[in-house]
Amino acid sequence: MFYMIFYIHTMLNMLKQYNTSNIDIYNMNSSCSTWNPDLDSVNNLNASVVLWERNDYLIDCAIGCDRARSCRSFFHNPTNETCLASSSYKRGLPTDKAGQQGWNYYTKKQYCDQGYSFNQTLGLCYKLYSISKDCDNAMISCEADGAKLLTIRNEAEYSFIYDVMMKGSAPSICIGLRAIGANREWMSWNSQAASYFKWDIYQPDNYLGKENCVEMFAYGYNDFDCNLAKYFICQRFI
Ligand SMILES: [Ca+2]
Repeated sequence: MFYMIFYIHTMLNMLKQYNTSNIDIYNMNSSCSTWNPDLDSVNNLNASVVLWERNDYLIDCAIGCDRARSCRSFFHNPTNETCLASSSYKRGLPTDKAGQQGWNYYTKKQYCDQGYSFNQTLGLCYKLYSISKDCDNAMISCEADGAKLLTIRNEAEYSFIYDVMMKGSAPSICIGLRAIGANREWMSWNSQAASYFKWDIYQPDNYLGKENCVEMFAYGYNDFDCNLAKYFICQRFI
């Protein structure tokens, strides 16, 4: 027993030192049972993002992930010293392990830094720019960061971004949607049709026939003239 405690103590100390560089640690035991079911589809890992599963001590698991460029987070279960490396920041365990206890979750910092913030629950890496640009130039600024203009996928993200705007004194932001084609289908920057909207009442109205961009403001979404300048939020995809 003593040796086990000594061993755990040593491992934790090693990881603490390691943690000062590239690894963030979260304990997910408390949050698993309260996971928001609305986010399951967003946060459950699928096989394509699991890089490897093997028996590793925590420190080896951390080092292995840190050295692998494609690894962005990992899960470690100390009860059986199992390491599960992931190419995503998503926190949900793979389906075959979803009910298991004892897993801790760790992320690499380096993919969401340089002024970007990370919302662990939403898996959202974002940065509010409190300068006004039209949406095209806002996207150029985001891309210079290796990011894109923010798109919002669900109500939880909308609520969170609303808080970010309020705290950042941003009256409105340009978001990464645009009206495409005669039917004015709302597409995101990757040419995917958007599925989540939060239109303000009477919007979108395409006022004067030239409102192809979307802003988010205090009352939801409004289509507006793409030439107008707004604050914006960039999102790194992780
Ligand atoms: Ca409008």
